[in-house]
Amino acid sequence: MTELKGALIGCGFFAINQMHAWKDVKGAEVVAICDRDPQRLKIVGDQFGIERRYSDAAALFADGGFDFVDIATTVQSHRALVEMAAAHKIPAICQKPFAKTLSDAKAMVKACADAAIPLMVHENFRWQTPIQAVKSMLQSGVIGEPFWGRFSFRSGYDVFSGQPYLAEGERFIIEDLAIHTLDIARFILGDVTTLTARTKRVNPKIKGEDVATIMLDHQNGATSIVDVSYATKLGTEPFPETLIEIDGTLGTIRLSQGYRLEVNSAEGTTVSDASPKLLPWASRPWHNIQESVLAIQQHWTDRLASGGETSTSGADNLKTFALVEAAYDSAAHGRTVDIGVLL
Ligand code: NAD
Ligand code: 89Y
Repeated sequence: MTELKGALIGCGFFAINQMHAWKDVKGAEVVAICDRDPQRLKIVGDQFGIERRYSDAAALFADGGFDFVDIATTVQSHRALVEMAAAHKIPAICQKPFAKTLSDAKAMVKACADAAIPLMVHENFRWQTPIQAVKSMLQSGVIGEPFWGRFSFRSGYDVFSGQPYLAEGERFIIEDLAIHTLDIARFILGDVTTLTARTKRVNPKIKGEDVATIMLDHQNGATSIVDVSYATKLGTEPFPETLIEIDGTLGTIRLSQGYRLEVNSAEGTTVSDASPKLLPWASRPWHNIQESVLAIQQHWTDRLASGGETSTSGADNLKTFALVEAAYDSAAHGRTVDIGVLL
């Protein structure tokens, strides 16, 4: 198999997972890294044995010698870096949140379309083993047509110690976490027509909202609730599990804490274990997310080699990103937002 060569920009907290996953991906390897922080560049370069190191993305692109770029920086730099990739005609992966605003996101998708390069948003949650299991079960038809769903992420886990910037932004849980939950809702129940949201800030030490309750109307007529919280203290901490309930015309699916998958249908009740694998470099409780990082990077590599569009392409992600913008708008003005108008 031809080995595709990648360059990774942004050697921070989460990039460690991406670098581990690139070591495991079949058909691709990282040959150069870039970070404007010399300490992070050294830590990641030494840990993963990467000789080509850059403090400036422009210099990295000017030197070239890679087939794609993996942008693992925080959102502030995403537009400039994606547009740099487009200018050099280098296929790009970009971390979530894809952009600061929907208009930036549209401009980034257009820049890559105009340059005829593939663009994928690193929207990995739909690649988690339990989420894929729910999707497969629904697609099997065993519960009939879905008419209602709930996608729930409620936790008291301290995400601020690893990602201190999350405490500092005017926006928090919708932009950072519900972005994944909304994407899962789209992945499972299809695209959304209208959205209504309410938010709260419970933790006085952070700037943004840490609780959100969002109601979605899906194009297929189903209604769903996306509820997220980082202010929920439970006996057994569920981080980072997304819990799912789907009601269909012939039965129900329940993904509950501990990756327990229960399906009720005319055939009776089945219970299975939808736990993710614990990869050799992974650690609990992050292993669910870590496994999905490997899955999405393998998907990118396979599609780049074969020429097909990725599941979370830039164009697809605009439909998830629009839900994020709509949720903030709805919560701020107390109104229901028409998603079609945004796209
Ligand atoms: P971080 O701040 O720890 O790391 C970002 C790194 O990028 C830093 O080392 C910084 O110096 C570098 N950087 C920033 N701008 C740069 C530029 N223009 N050129 C070169 N280097 C630059 O952040 P993080 O916690 O690793 O998060 C990175 C992104 O990953 C965020 O967008 C975050 O939302 C996302 N994330 C995704 C998941 C997931 O499951 N998909 C999980 C956690 C974080
Ligand atoms: O940044 C977030 C993400 O994408 O997944 C979990 C997280 O690390 C904290 O909310």
